[in-house]
Amino acid sequence: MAKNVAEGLWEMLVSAGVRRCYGIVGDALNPVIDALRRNGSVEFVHVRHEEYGVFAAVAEARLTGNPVAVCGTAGPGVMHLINGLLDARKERVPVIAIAGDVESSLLDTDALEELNPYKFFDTAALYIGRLVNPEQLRPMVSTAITTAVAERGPVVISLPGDVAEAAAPSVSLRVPLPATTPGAASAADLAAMADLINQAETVAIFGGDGCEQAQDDVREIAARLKAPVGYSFKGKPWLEHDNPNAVGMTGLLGYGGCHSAINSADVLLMLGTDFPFSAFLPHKDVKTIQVDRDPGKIGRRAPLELGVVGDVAATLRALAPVVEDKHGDRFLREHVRQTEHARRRLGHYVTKGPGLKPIRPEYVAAVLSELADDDAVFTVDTGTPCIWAARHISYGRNRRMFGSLTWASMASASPNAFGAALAFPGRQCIALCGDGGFTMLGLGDLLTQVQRKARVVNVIFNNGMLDFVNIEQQEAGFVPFGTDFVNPDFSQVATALGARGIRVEEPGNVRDALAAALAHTDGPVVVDVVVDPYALALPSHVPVATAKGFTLSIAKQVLSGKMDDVIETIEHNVRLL
Ligand SMILES: Cc1ncc(C[n+]2csc(CCOP(=O)(O)OP(=O)(O)O)c2C)c(N)n1
Ligand SMILES: [Mg+2]
Repeated sequence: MAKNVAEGLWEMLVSAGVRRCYGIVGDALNPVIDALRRNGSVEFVHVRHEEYGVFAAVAEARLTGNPVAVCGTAGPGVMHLINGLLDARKERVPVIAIAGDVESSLLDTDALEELNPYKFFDTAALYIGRLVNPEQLRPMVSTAITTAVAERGPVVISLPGDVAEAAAPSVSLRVPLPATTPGAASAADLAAMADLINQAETVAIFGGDGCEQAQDDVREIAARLKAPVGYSFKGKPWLEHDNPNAVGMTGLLGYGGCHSAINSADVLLMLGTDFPFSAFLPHKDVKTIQVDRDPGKIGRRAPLELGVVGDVAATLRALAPVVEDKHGDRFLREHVRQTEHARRRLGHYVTKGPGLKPIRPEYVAAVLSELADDDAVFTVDTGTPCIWAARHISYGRNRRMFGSLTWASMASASPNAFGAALAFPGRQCIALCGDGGFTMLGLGDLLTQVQRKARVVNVIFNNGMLDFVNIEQQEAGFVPFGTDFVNPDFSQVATALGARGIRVEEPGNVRDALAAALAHTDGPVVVDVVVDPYALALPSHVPVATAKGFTLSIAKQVLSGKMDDVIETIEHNVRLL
């Protein structure tokens, strides 16, 4: 019997390496899911919220490098995919969304649940196809898959149920994927880079996610140039460990000598980074060279002396023979010294952690870092968990870190860790969750983690508020407003949902609780840690406007009768102010 379009679709997706599809079934998708079931090569992961499924898929796709499918059915179900697809776009990962569409005879009639996929997915997807004729199957789905993989981003295949059931044309449905590894920079660019570097007295490096395959190359060139190496949060897992030239991060999460190094070197080498906070990058005096495989990223965050398109590792290898070693290391030593000093300062609340109540979030992150396996996967929520994970967790060569770091959506950590746990069943997958984030999306699909016996350690930084926004409001000079809420005991909720639940209120119990959670291999754990809501996280470099805003906010709070809160904030952070 001839295969139908849905069967052909899965055949193509499987030939491109898709092995998992997250989503919720229904109407238009029923023939698609039936074909998936009969295909047998793709695991369907039934989630409780489509957005959760997409966040899981984004993490899986990024951590494994393979394309991952998600699905939602017509209209509202499809609509729930959007936030995760935008995240996939920003994180540049291949997620292929199969969006159930209304019957083809009803298209463009404002039918029940009808949603125009071209309009709706326009901001998220690199490619949107509406499969309304079986003859489109091979060319359209092939375009979608190839775009997702080669251009690294989300695509959408919108599919009415009646077309999914129609007979597929009998043509080859294999999708041969093109190689996508870009090469080194051009000879002219390499020569220009070498010239600038050789003429400079001091060079600093600032690296991002694009350094993943270039970890040794960056270390080698930094050692030869006596260059301090700073990094974005995405670059930290690749560049900090085993690196005597590491000088920390800049930006709102910043610490160490990074900010000063990259803003005072003669030449700054930006490697594979699209660090979005331009205000922390040099805008004059420093000659900046940016290397990125994606031409669209060149020059958009800081003014450049030279923009170079190329893979970071290949470019550094080609550059190595033409750059001269530098001998003076005063610049490097000064910034390493600043970094050591910053680490000691940041270590204060870690060292004192066992005796400080309410529990300091810094201490929780540091203990997690100490106890987790060498190949643990950490996922982080947008909110203060990002700050603690950036400053207090070490990522050795085999650990991974992932989060919605460019789209910056809340609530991604728990689903990200779930996707990681399915992709790497033997590894510890640790989600650093905000209480706002976990209650936004994590709670309902804790049921999915339970059902799958996924080894996820959900650590909730229970501060009873949207703390990051609270800090933000104060930094901007506002009186904090609309940021607090009331939480249940999450350990009891978790237990009721079938997970292991652990509540921690005493600092002395943090270590044992986290050790027990990390040792739990039979399904998910929720560790509800009641942390200090007044823990402040000031960056290493505080822009003048922030300092002014903060002072203004404190003044306004005093005037509006919130003196107790002000005293708490100051008392709890004397070491940082
Ligand atoms: C979906 C979404 N809504 C709102 C925001 C704005 N936002 C950024 S961080 C944050 C607070 C997060 O609170 P929580 O998860 O409790 O973490 P905390 O900062 O308190 O540790 C908010 C509201 C966002 N980034 N994403
Ligand atoms: Mg919170």
